[in-house]
Amino acid sequence: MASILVAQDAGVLTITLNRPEKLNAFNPEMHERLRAALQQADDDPAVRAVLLTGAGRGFCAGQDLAERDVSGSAPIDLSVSIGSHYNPLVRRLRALPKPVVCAVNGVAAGAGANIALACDLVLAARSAGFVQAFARIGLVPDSGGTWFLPRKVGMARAMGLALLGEKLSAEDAERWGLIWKVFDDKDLLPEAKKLAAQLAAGPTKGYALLKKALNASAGNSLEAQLDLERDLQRDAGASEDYREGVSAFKEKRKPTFKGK
Ligand code: LHQ
Repeated sequence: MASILVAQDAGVLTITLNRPEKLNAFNPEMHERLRAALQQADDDPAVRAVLLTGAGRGFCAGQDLAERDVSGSAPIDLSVSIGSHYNPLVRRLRALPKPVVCAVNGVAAGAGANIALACDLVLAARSAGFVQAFARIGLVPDSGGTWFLPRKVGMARAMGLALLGEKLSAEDAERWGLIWKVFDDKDLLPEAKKLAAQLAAGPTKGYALLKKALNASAGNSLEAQLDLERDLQRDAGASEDYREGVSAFKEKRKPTFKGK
């Protein structure tokens, strides 16, 4: 059984983490396949949005702990795995010039939670939850967790989530501003598909530029951000979709964006 399922339909590349018996925990093979799927999303101009979700009752339980050998006495170096798999994955999700919708269908724990948070629009099933499981096993939140959490929910809540490793319900995650929206379990995938299809029919180039602007904001002064907006708007204004958007507005019709 493939650990990652990939399906392309009407501009949306749906990527499903598929190790349900392990709550879709990551092993190196799954990382490789996910990397290839995201490369496909980046390379193929027909793909204009990505939908990431999980098979079965979980979204992703982070690193597969069953595959970790902790029996020896030599120090264990986790930086290799972080450097070769998790960090490139988070960087890729953030830099992908297409919107990434994440449908958190069940529990998201450890790196699984933070990979969800690295996506652009995070939706969750009402029964789902987010667990910063790291401290429970003596680790530091990784996959961007220490960067995303304080920015999304503030330092007090970030510290509580990281230190206590308690499950945050999907409803609280929405209330805290950690994610975009919660749906009843049966509605999650249809709603996520609808949203991804909407984004796939949007001004893809403009989306790529706005992603870049928002993601850069955390490290920029207002001065620098204003300059960045000016430069990115130059590129957005030169797109075919901008012409189409304004023409459609004037002609009182719906725009037909080509993503160029
Ligand atoms: C699992 C896992 C799992 C294997 C559930 N592995 N089997 C980066 C770089 C290098 C190294 C280290 O880490 C990292 C980043 C990380 O992600 S560290 C954090 C790793 N993840 C965790 O610590 C989470 C561990 N899992 C849990 O705490 C719970 O399973 C959660 C809260 C996710 C779900 O709890 P339940 O709903 O009660 O399910 P369960 O615990 O019964 O799990 C169901 C099955 O899935 C079970 O297998 P079994 O054969 O007994 O049915 C678990 O063993 C398996 N599973 N997580 N990470």
